[in-house]
Amino acid sequence: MWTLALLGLIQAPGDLIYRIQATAPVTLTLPACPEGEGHWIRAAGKRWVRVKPTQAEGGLQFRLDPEEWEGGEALLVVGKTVGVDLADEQPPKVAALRVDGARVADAPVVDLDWRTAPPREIAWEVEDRSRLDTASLLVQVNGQAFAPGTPGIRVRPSSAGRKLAIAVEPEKLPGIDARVETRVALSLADTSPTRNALERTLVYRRMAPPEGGKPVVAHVDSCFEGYTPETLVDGKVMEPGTSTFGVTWASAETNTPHWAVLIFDKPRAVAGVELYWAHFQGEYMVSTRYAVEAWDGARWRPLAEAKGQEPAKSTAHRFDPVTTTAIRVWQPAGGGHPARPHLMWLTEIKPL
Ligand SMILES: [Ca+2]
Repeated sequence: MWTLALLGLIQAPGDLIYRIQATAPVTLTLPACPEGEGHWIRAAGKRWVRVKPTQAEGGLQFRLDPEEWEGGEALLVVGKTVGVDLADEQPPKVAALRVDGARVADAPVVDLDWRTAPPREIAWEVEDRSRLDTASLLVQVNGQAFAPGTPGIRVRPSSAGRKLAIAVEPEKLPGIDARVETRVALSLADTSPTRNALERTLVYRRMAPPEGGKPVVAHVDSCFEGYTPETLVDGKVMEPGTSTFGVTWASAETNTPHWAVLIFDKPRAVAGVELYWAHFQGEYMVSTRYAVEAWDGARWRPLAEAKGQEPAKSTAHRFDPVTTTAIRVWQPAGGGHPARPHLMWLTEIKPL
C-alpha cells in the first residue's frame, strides 16, 4: 500500500517545482526540460540534494525513495534556473520606499495619514537573494488589481533580476475613483522554490470637502457593524434609555487607534469642541484618553488632550480660536471607556 500525489506544480519563469507526497519508492516521469543548473530535491526539514533523472521516452524519469522523507513530502525542482537560491525562504525586502521623492520608513502597513492632495508617485525599491518573479507583481488600489504595464505603474529590474524598482502613480491608474481613503497594496514573490512573497500596504486619506452642498461631513477610521459616521453631525443627540442604533457612531472594537474627522465646506473659526457620548447599559461611554486636533493645511495640530474624564453626557474642550477646515478627535489604542476600551462611541461632535 503506497501513495503518490503531485500536490502542486508551480510554474514561473524558468524552473518547474513539484510538491510530491509519497510513501513508497516511486518513478516519476516528467516532461523534458532544459537541465539548467540541475534538478534538485528536498525532503521536509532536509538539505537540497541534486538528483539525476534518466532520459525516458517522452521525458525525464526520476526514481525517488521517500524512506527518509518526514511526512512523506518533498519539493522537486526540475531545471533550476540561474538566479534561484534554493535555500532562500525569506520574502523580498524593501530597500527603500519614497513618496514624491521623500524617504518614508518601510513597514507592512505604511499610513501616510491625511494629505491635501494624493501622492504623485509611490516608489518601492525591492531586493532579494533570489531573482524576483516580476510576473507575480500585483498592485491593488482599493481592491482593484493592476498588472505591470498598466499606465501609472513602472517596473525596472536590475542586478540580474534580484532588484526591482516599482513606481506607482495613483492618479494615472485607469478607472480609479476619488475617495477619502486610498489603500495601495503591493505583492511580489521571488523565484525560490518556496515562492516567498512580500506584502505591503500604503494608506493615505485626502482632505476633500463635503459633497452635495453639506456644511460638514464626518469620516471615521472604522465602524462597528450597523453604525455609520453621519450620526456624528446630524444634530441629534442620543437620549439615555433609547437605542444607540441610527443615532450614535461606534468604531470597530479593535486594539488600534480610532478617530473621527469633521471636514467643513469652508474654513471656520473654532474655539472648542463638545463631544456627546453614547449611552449604553446605564453609562455614558466617555473615552479615557483622546486628543482634539485641527488641520493646519498640511498636518494635524493638537488643541486639547483628555485623560480620565468624568462621566458626563457631553465633554466640552475650549481653546484659543483657530481657523480651520477640519477637526479630528483621535483616540489611541485602548483609550476608550474602561468597560469597552477598544471602542470609540459618540453620538455627536459639535464645533464651538
Ligand atoms: Ca527571498
